[in-house]
Amino acid sequence: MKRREFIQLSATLSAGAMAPVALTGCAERPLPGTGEVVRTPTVCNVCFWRCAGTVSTENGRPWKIEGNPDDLHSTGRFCTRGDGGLGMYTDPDRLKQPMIRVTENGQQRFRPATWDEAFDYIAAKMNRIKDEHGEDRLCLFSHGPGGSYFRRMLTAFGSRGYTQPSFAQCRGPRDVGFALTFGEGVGSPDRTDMENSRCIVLIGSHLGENLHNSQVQTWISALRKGATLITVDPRFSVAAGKSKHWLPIKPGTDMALLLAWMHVLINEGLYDADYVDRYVNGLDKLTAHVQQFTPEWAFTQTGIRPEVIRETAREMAKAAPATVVHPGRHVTWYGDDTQRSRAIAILTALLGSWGREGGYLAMENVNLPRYPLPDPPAPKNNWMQAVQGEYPLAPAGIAQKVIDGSIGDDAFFKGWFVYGTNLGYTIPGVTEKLQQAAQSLDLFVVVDTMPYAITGYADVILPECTYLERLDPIRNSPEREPSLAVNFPAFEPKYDSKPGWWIAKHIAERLGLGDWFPWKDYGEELDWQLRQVGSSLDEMRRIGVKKFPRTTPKYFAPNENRQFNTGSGKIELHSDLLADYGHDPLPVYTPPPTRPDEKHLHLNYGRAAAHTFGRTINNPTLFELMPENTAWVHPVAAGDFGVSNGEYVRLKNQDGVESLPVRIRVTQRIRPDSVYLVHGFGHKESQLGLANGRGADDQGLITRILVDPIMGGTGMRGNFVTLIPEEASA
Ligand SMILES: Nc1nc2c(c(=O)[nH]1)N[C@H]1C(S)=C(S)[C@@H](COP(=O)(O)OP(=O)(O)OC[C@H]3O[C@@H](n4cnc5c(=O)[nH]c(N)nc54)[C@H](O)[C@@H]3O)O[C@H]1N2
Ligand SMILES: Nc1nc2c(c(=O)[nH]1)N[C@H]1C(S)=C(S)[C@@H](COP(=O)(O)OP(=O)(O)OC[C@H]3O[C@@H](n4cnc5c(=O)[nH]c(N)nc54)[C@H](O)[C@@H]3O)O[C@H]1N2
Ligand code: SF4
Ligand SMILES: [Mo]
Repeated sequence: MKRREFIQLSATLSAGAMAPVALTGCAERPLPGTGEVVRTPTVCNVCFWRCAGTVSTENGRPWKIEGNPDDLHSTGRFCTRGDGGLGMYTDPDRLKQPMIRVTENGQQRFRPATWDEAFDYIAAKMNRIKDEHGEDRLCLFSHGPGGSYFRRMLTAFGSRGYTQPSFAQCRGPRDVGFALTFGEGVGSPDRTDMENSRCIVLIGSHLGENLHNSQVQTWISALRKGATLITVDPRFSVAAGKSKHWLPIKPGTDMALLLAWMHVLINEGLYDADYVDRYVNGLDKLTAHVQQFTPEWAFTQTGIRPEVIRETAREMAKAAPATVVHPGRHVTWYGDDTQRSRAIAILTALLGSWGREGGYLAMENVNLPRYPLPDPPAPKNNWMQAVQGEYPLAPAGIAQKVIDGSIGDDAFFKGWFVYGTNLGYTIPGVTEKLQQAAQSLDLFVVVDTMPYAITGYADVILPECTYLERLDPIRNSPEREPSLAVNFPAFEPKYDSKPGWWIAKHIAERLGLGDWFPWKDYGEELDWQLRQVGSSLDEMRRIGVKKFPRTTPKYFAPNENRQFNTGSGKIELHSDLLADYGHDPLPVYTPPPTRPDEKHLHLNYGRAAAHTFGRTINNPTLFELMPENTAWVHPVAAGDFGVSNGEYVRLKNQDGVESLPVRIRVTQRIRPDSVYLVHGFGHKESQLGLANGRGADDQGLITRILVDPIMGGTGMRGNFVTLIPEEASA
């Protein structure tokens, strides 16, 4: 028998289900806001921009959430998703009590358990792993601030394994590409100075659909002030609609365009010669390298006319250094992603806009002391070397390599904690490996708020309460002005759910590691930290956000000499480090995979305003705004396949994988050779009352992975689909 059958949670859940809770209860009240209103500072956790705001309850019931005007991440306004955050709290399908996998009469199922039983189970398995394999054989998969407590508990135990999907499935290539060039990364919130830009270049970044709050606000304010917008996107995105130049590039050929832009800047003498002289290394090598990449050559790859390439390069140079070539965020596309990010960084250096107003600024956070904790035990092994040794330039855990390193009897990792990440819908191409890992691991713990698919693999499911019911770590993200924000609970935890800090503390205590959580309530730790910088938990409860003066300049001073954190101390156009590791020291162009035949279209995907990945699809408020995704196809392609607007089809990829039925949206906004889906839909778990069976899942259709040879990123864009009309459900 399998060690872990995948279990659908529905039967167990309906047994303990509670009646659905009214969303806001507005209908029952004559006038909202006339009852007893209590306001609580919050930090939105619907995505990881972490905007600060206020939750208002009326007579103890949820009423509304709004932004905190003192907060630079939100400037007093939440995005659509943040406004819908209360739906996370009211969702009747939430996880309600701890559960433990049991086998009865040869059948595996989850049985409701007490927290004590869950902790005893976990501690016993962890100690067994320690005795049999060593204390360093556990790994944490984490997305969200609450992962930090589990990381602390595992570090104390002796396990440092740690990975986040925001690295190898998201920002990793740009972090590595920019660090190789400038000696530091872009960070989050991204350090673009868009509010002061006179020219903004978006390469794929679909701002406006990608709704990171203050980023969209600064972008719009620059456009209002007349900044030139150049958008490179095969799809007519919201951003394309606001652009002076929309470059509908052939998918996967951006590197050709970037190299041709460098060619024009260098050959027409449009680059910032003073800046390059002072700060930059490798111009001569780059100059020789880009001679072959003429706009005429780039046209043959990208479909963008040579005169458009020249004109846009000149526009960028005219506005420089107040030109920002946006670094993108989800950049794991075609496998050459670190190199594409390097090309964006190199272009930025030629324009002289790194460290300059309107280009990239230096963000600053608060110098907030860490709470004093015992010294961690020294790592027994180098886990990164053990599971991802072939990517020495990757500074962080590569999720799919950790999964590989958890399969088989001699696997390095023997136990997982999965906090706030739905791995099967997040890392394309891992479903089978996830199943194999589930057969190998000795312990599989899932900490989640919702019964998403990942819970089906767990030995133990630990229900965390939502961000509206708990304290979170202090938000101390780098911003234009340093600030702190604290998330306070606006409600008691529903059901038998608990805050992440409480859960990790109790596991640590079971393991004899209680001195890593040496307080009764996490608020004591936050209060200690806040007092080191002249504030307190009480003050933060009143104000929510506290600003601090900057201590460093935002931009380079005129004629300032600087050392960059690279091998040469300069901005590196040519990277010796890459060469030393056997990679191209200057970015080169690799053509993307081509369509297998006329019947296969590029599979393109992205974001929509109403949702954050898959995590919000079951949120009752946001579901109402967008209950399913559609497959965008061009009228020409719709004609070829004989499908029309609103009709259901299934998408089938080149490896025979089929999606759930999805409605066709016929639109001129997409190229005839592509299909576009909003990511996050197509869940197949019956316990998700709203999300189940709605829309198509891009993730499942992505079976060909283009791995980034430098940092192991999961390139997701080299896949093709055909359309199968779904007569039955039309
Ligand atoms: N509403 C909302 N906002 C979000 C999120 C969310 O879930 N919901 N998630 C946040 C997160 S974590 C991230 S990482 C970001 C992701 O947001 P971005 O970094 O902006 O996302 P990308 O996937 O890079 O960009 C998607 C765009 O790339 C275009 N594209 C596809 N192929 C190509 C190509 O070959 N070349 C070019 N130039 N363009 C191409 C698509 O048509 C689409 O418009 O969004 C963030 N913001
Ligand atoms: N095919 C495809 N794959 C992608 C992307 C894509 O566009 N297409 N985008 C990539 C990008 S950019 C990113 S950043 C990643 C995102 O990857 P993930 O963060 O893994 O995305 P979700 O699928 O939304 O998984 C979120 C999980 O967290 C749980 N959760 C939500 N809130 C809480 C909480 O407060 N506490 C706890 N404990 N759990 C919580 C949810 O219930 C859900 O199970 O996906 C990447 N993968
Ligand atoms: S951008 Fe929107 S969803 Fe993300 S933290 Fe801010 S308000 Fe919340
Ligand atoms: Mo992301």
